[in-house]
Amino acid sequence: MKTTIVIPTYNEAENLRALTTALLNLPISDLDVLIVDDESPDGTGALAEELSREFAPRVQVLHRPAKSGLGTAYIEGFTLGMKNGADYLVQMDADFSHSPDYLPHFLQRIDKYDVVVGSRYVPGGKLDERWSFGRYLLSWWANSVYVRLILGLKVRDATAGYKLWRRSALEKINLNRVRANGYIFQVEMAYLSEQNGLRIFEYPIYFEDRRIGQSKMDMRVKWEAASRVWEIRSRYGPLKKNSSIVAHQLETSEK
Ligand SMILES: Nc1nc2c(ncn2[C@@H]2O[C@H](COP(=O)(O)OP(=O)(O)OP(=O)(O)O)[C@@H](O)[C@H]2O)c(=O)[nH]1
Ligand SMILES: [Mg+2]
Repeated sequence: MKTTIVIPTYNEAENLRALTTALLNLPISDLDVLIVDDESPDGTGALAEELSREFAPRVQVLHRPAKSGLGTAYIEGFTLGMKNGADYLVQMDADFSHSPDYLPHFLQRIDKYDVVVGSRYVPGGKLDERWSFGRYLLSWWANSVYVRLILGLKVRDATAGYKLWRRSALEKINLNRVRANGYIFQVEMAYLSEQNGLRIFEYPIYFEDRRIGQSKMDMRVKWEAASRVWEIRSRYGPLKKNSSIVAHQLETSEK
């Protein structure tokens, strides 16, 4: 079974080599990495090229001419990965907020589920302890209350960005109809997962803040994402009851 990890990058030169080698050293057979870089000014694209030569054929790069958003980066990456024969597709950030060490645990669950979600809001999941209580509360409210109430989602972490997909799950969702691009992409994908009755497993993860590199998240981005939740609702309507199977792992994570 072939697993392709799609990593969108924008100015991640300081993280990309360490992340790529950590992923390639995981005890997972037939695993490759697809970097989707948007002409990062810090030279991430050139570094990605260097990695693709060094680790050929296990690292591939998709260069896009300008910063075009996380959502379309994933859609293009998933599409290319599927075209190249991936059975499983992974989405993760380049900044080590999503620890590669969880991936073998995700893969252990995928035979019974369509998507495994790295979740901060199931028992055992955790946010960076450097967060203030106010910041934690806002994030918890946005993910576990606001989005769930408006859309009727069952999943606890509606904006999770670390996921393992079965190829057939992405085919069922039909990526061509996904419109959201920025951070709200995660919410639209969570919605479409439930709407299509995918079997979802939320695996608890510890989400660490980016160690190096610059944050692209600010208040404007957050407000925009919040308003776009309503757009998803008006486009598709709230989810009907019993629209999906969500399993939450209640034991604490092994990590
Ligand atoms: N290709 C591409 N990648 C992007 C774009 N925007 C963000 N990314 C990448 O998407 C991932 C998530 O973005 P982050 O900036 O880490 O977002 P975040 O985790 O919400 O915020 P911080 O970690 O605080 O910066 C990272 O790997 C980014 O480099 C984009 O427009 N294009
Ligand atoms: Mg990040």
